[in-house]
Amino acid sequence: MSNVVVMGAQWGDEGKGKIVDLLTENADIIVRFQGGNNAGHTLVVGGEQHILHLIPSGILHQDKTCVIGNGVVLDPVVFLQEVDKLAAKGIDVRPGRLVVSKKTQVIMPYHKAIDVARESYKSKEHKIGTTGRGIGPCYEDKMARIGIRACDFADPELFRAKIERALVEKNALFTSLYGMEPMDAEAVFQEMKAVAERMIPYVGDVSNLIGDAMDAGRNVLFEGAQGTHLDIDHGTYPFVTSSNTVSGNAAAGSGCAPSRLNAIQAVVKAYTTRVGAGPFPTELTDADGEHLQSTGAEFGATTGRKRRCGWLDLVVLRESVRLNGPTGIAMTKLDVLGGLSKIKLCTRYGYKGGEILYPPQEENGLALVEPLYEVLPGWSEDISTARTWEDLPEAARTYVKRVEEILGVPVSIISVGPDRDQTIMR
Ligand code: 2SA
Ligand code: GDP
Ligand code: MG
Repeated sequence: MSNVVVMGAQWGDEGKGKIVDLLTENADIIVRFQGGNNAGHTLVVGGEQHILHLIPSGILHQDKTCVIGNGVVLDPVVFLQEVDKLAAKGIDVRPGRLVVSKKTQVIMPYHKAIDVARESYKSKEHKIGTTGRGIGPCYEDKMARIGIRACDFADPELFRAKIERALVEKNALFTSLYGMEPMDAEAVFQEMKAVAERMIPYVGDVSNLIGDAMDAGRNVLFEGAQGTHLDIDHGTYPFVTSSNTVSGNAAAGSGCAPSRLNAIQAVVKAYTTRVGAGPFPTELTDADGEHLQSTGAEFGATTGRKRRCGWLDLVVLRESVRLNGPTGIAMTKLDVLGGLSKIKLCTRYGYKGGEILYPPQEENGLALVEPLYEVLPGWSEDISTARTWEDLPEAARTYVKRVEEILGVPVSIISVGPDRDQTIMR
């Protein structure tokens, strides 16, 4: 019996969706516990691509239960669109198979409006490059204790009253600072009423569902979104998302005791990418960076933005190991490194006249470091058809072993292509 957390160790888009889909075979329940539809998790099965933003990546396995925990911020319009899209592909997305916690916070139209207005109002150096999905403003309302929760869908009077209350401050912001029209509470309520009614059958007690399943010996798989260095506390603040992305939040974000988590699978892309603003020490703007971006097809799975690319950063990953306690690493996109004559690994930083092994913690400290590299030989073979460790060229094995050695964590899964089958289990 094993309850496993899958989380991103870098700045997101490590390939968590693929790994969750793969591990779902041994799970009964798959849980999203933070973030919202800022996430874009891509699964490819038998050549067909599916991109999920809210619904857990276990949904393609017909006999599993997929749940959304209290730590998520849920846009009900996007959730229902995703449900309809999957249903049209013949996937069972009926209530019961898909459960949203009563305690999940709801993204409202005014959250999206604030997200977009705030970004455009900021000066260039302060823009975060958010996805514009209303994530930050929704978490703000949660912390301000004026958030709307999924349980409120079943109480139209409360739902309407909460919209009215939330809009008092927001309308002041819209009109006085952003030069926008105020939002009318009744109009927002009417816009959301039918959506709320359709949501009611999906809403349930997720903490209890997970607890009962674990008591009955079932396996639960927790699906992280974004990555460790986008964590609101531990990431490159302020260039972060608004939730805790580290493994520890799998418990709090789903209503499960931390003592019930058995394994942590960190997903590490074989190089580094970042989408949005913020420091990125190993970023490449040369031909090698272009190789990673184009061969890796590095575009945002939600916004379509081009992802910034660079060498693997083991300083950032050393910190991820400390923060998440991974029991194993899934290394993805190793195939993308094929064709480079030399591959660089950042093992430490030069900083303020010395050398450091962990990222500095003061604001924007990461923008001041100099990445220091080890250089390893590349390989020219196409490894996308490799299915065993022995199928990999010597240089690829050396690369994986060096990462294992420095991080002190076994690389237990290697991904050599987007498809579920393009995987090596060690
Ligand atoms: P937000 O919208 O408030 O969470 O944005 C804050 C920062 O977090 C980054 N962020 C992401 N980074 C990587 N991948 C994400 N998901 C999408 C994907 C991104 C996309 O799968 O490609 O399509 O652009 C994600 N979500 C949030 C974001 O870029 C900001 O830097
Ligand atoms: P996530 O947010 O962590 O789930 O990752 P995304 O889906 O945003 O981005 C990962 C991208 O890489 C997707 O397009 C995947 O289909 C693709 N991918 C995953 N694993 C591999 C791999 O091993 N090789 C290649 N070439 N692509 C991969
Ligand atoms: Mg993604």
